[in-house]
Amino acid sequence: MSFVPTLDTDNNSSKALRYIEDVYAQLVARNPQEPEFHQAVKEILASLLPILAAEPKYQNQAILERLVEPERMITFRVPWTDDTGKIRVNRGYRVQFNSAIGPYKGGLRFHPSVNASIIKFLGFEQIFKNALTGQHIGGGKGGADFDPKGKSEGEIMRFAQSFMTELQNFIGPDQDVPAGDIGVGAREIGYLFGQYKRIRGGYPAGVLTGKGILYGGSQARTEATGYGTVYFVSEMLKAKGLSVNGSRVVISGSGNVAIYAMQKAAQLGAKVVACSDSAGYVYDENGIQMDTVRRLKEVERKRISEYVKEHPQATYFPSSSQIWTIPCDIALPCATQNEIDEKMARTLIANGVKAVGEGANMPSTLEAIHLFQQAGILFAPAKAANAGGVAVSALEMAQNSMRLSWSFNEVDAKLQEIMGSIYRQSVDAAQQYGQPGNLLAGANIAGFKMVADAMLAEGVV
Ligand code: NDP
Ligand code: 2IT
Repeated sequence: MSFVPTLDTDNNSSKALRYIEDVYAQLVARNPQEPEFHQAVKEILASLLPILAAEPKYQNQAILERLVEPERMITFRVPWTDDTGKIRVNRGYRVQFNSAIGPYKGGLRFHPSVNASIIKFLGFEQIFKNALTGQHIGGGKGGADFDPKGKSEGEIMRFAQSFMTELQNFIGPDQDVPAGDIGVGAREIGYLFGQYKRIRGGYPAGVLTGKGILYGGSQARTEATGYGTVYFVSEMLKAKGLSVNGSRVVISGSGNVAIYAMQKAAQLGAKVVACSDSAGYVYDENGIQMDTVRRLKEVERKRISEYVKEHPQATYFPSSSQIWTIPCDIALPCATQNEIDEKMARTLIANGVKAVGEGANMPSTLEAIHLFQQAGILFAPAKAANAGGVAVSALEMAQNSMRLSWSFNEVDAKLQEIMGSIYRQSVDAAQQYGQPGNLLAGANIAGFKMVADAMLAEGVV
């Protein structure tokens, strides 16, 4: 994972390499102290050398310089009153990164670690992911450094209402359409939608996705990211004559993405032996009971450690990062960024992992990805593998515009088709630009090409 050119004798290649290095150096200088944003940009840039060398128009039109600069970055105060009457203040964010192919689209994250770097890395990734879905959606992301843990229902609602009171100035069904991410699920989307509707009037269903089915949500949106990740991994395995069926799977996290990845993997005949939350992981050789996890996390909002009280054969370990020491055929990181570092990647490889599918955004460090690629491990990169969630969000927008609702099976069939198409686009672009089998390079190049060509068509804006 470096900027080393593949054809260093080629003049266009050396020019493209210098271009990439200059853009990256400027980015770091202009955005100091944003390591996650630097990492996300570096990962993309490292893949783009062949296409930039082949197509000098992108450099001539300053496409990279424009891509790495958000169209708009909004930060705002979110004051709210806690249950004791104390006034609290959080910081809200929305980055409207790129609207070349459609209205800004991307989730909202409520987590104490949220800052400008996290929001910009997520927004930047979203641009290319959204392009790969084949839907007309641009890239955006938002959130707040609010910690939902330990907050009452009333506090969550008041926070969400205050957050939306400011955010509503900047979003709309044709302008910018937020959804969920870490700490923002169906409950929070409900409160956010209620407040938007109250302020703006009418019934602007398409302003948010991930809504409840009763008020304009799409069937299968809840399941879409986790299911989509497993569909993508299945395609990747199938091409090598392998299958999810009969495999041993480890899935980090126990939130929205992890739960439905667990369900789909089990439906396809895998045994999921471990999952986690930020405090630790559970190991169940009989296979993790997804219904227990779902009830504990979605309904009771408890810690994953509670799982072993109901399943005494399982064991709890109070260190979430150690989940990757469990031997498995397929590893699905579905919790958060940089959860697989170099050391954990080495451990997974030594234990015989065959495939890694990124359900979370940027869960593997650049060093970990490099190790997986060197070891010939099948690697499904986040912006391709977890695109099912935002793809079904776009289908939710389409249903809202048409004022009709598709059945679960209809949406699920479209999701499978989209994940298959993202897989093929990634394979084809990797092949075309001289990196056969490298799905990371393929996904990055295919996503980049669509957005960059739309930017060229729209002129210098
Ligand atoms: P949830 O809030 O539903 O679940 C997050 C899970 O990850 C929880 O189990 C949480 O544990 C764990 N987690 C969060 N932060 C950390 C951390 N710093 N260290 C260890 N574990 C952590 O979020 P989602 O399932 O929606 O999101 C998971 C990942 O998937 C994120 O990277 C998100 O960006 C990505 N994603 C989500 C999509 C969606 O549609 N929701 C779509 C595409 C990607 P705890 O409860 O202890 O905090
Ligand atoms: O990272 C992601 O793609 C999401 N959190 C989902 C975004 C969306 O708009 O559905």
